[in-house]
Amino acid sequence: MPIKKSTMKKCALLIAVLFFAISCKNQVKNEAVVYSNDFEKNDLQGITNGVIEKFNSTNVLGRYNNGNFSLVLNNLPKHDLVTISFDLYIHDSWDGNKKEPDGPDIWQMVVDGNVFINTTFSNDAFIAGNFTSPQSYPFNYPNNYNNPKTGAYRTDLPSACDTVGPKITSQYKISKTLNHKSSTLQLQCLDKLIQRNAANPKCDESWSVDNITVTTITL
Ligand SMILES: [Ca+2]
Ligand SMILES: [Ca+2]
Repeated sequence: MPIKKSTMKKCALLIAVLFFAISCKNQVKNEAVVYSNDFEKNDLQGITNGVIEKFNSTNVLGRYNNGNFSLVLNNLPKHDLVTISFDLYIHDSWDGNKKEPDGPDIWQMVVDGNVFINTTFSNDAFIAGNFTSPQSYPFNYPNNYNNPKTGAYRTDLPSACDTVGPKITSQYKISKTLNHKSSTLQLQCLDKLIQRNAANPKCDESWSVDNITVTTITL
């Protein structure tokens, strides 16, 4: 039996509606910046273990060595996803995946108790063919071997601590979008730095963050 023209039209319309509905499903309906802090006003509200230092002419949250901070946000608007962005400064002589007594130099980002980044950074000079101090970033530790400073936004910033040796700071732009619906959010950043041979550990290697932005997204 031949299919009626009107039935075909209805089918075509139904397919079009379904296609539209599916394609719209993951489109962003609304975005709201719920937290933004450049630390220039020394604002540590909601932050546990917050310390502020001047680095490279700007206020940063840190520096930390075998330390952590925690930011808690409450009363978030209804949302489906959250984007957390910040600058991460890796100061001085991080050793990446190296073993004891130099490393591994692990850094983590944890949201609501779940580890989203578990990586290492290396500020060693990269010499072609000399793969002595790889880092895990932009992947997780272990089992990832990238050249020192892979994925860095800048690698030419000054040392945070004036000590002997070729010390630098590298800067990374961290941005993670996560499934998140709760009205509260806890962001933790922490390190497990190892520098057994350093007289002043915080001067040997440390980290800080700046320009934290948290954006909720409704689909
Ligand atoms: Ca700042
Ligand atoms: Ca180290």
